[in-house]
Amino acid sequence: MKNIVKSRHAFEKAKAVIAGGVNSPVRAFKSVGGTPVFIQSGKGAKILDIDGNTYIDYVASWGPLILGNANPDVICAVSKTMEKGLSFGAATEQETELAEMIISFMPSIELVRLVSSGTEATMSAIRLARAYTKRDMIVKFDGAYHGHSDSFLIAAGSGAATCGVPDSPGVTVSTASNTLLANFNDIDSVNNLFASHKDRIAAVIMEPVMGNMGVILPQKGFLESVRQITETNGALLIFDEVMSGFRVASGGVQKIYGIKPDLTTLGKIIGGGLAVGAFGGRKDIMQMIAPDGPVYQAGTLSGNPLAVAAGLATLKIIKEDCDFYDRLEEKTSRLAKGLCDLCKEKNVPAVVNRIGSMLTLFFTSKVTVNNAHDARSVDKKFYAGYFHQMLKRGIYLPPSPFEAFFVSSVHTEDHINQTINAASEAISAIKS
Ligand code: KE4
Repeated sequence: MKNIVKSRHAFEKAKAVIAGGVNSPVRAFKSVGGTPVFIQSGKGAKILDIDGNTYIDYVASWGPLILGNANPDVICAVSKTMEKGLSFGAATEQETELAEMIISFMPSIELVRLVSSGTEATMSAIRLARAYTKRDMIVKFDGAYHGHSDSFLIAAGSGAATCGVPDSPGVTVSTASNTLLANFNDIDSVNNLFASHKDRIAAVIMEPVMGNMGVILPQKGFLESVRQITETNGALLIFDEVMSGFRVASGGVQKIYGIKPDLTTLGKIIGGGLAVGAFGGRKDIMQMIAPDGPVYQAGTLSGNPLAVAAGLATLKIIKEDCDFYDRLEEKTSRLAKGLCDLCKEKNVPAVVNRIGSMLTLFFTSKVTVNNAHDARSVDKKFYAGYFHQMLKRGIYLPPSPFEAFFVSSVHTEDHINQTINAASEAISAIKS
């Protein structure tokens, strides 16, 4: 067992002054139990906790760190920028440069607005969609996460009721009534909602590849069908690529599947570890955003110089490295295969879903995991045991079975081999 005495004390101290002892719930390890480790530093593929334990990091700050921790070029860009000041609340040329860079990778984005989080991006995107279509309802998919604004914290309504119900106290029933729930990879569930609410649906917002129930891929034709249904019904299609953007490919899922959404939301990697989100898309829609248009959206630190410097440095490295994604693909597919093979060898029922350098190992007896219902069949207890067995072997995985984990450009073949070996030992330890 790793010594985590200092983390234990730090957590007690944090809980005295921070709600739940953490600034984002998943960090509290509630899904897997035990004490959350407090991190003191990161470098490359590794992080160091305050008790001096090192881990191969697969959380990557929940996706942003595709170049690993403390990439020297990103650090240098931020350091140079901070010497000139931290924030002005005024326009800077670097924001234009980052916007141009994003647009160069994602042609569906003609105009973009930078914000400070994925939540701000998705919240603003649905406000804009409602204004553009003059409709109130949105469709999201069961299990998808688009940040914590009220319209998204919605659970499926009972049976016949297609309207959502609040999935968190504080979300009002009236807000929930404007969010409809469909099922991923079930195009009839989308059709049925449009049949019942045809002219009232402003947009369908979706993670085109789900990452927040674990990784779940669209089945053949699904994204195309959603695109066609939204077009036919005068609703907008919003791809929430906060996680998948620049993760699965330089142009995101929309590049891989050749689908052109009306709006896209981004975050994580475009900030390189600092606070950047973005929403953008068709010019005729984005022109409605203040100050040119009537749809209000604002932010004190939107386009913040430091965050923009980190994001720009990250995207420049990706842009200049022509086989960046090929190398990630090779490493991550090896890891996925290694995990798959060892679960078979040890007779542990499991499914590995992967796209690019994001993957999830579902401990489930299901043959495939194609939607949230399938994902919920996982053996949570087994995952919790696996998580802690891996942690004590120096592998830092997401502290929840319903998350993606990420491989960065600085994970080496040796890191991959160490991880597969640790997983083999971890599973044997649980089964013994
Ligand atoms: P933020 O507000 O956390 O920057 O982004 C919200 C968001 C929006 N859309 C997608 C597809 C996302 O994955 C996220 C945030 N992802 C989670 C990880 N599953 C953030 C981790 C956390 O909540 O601490």
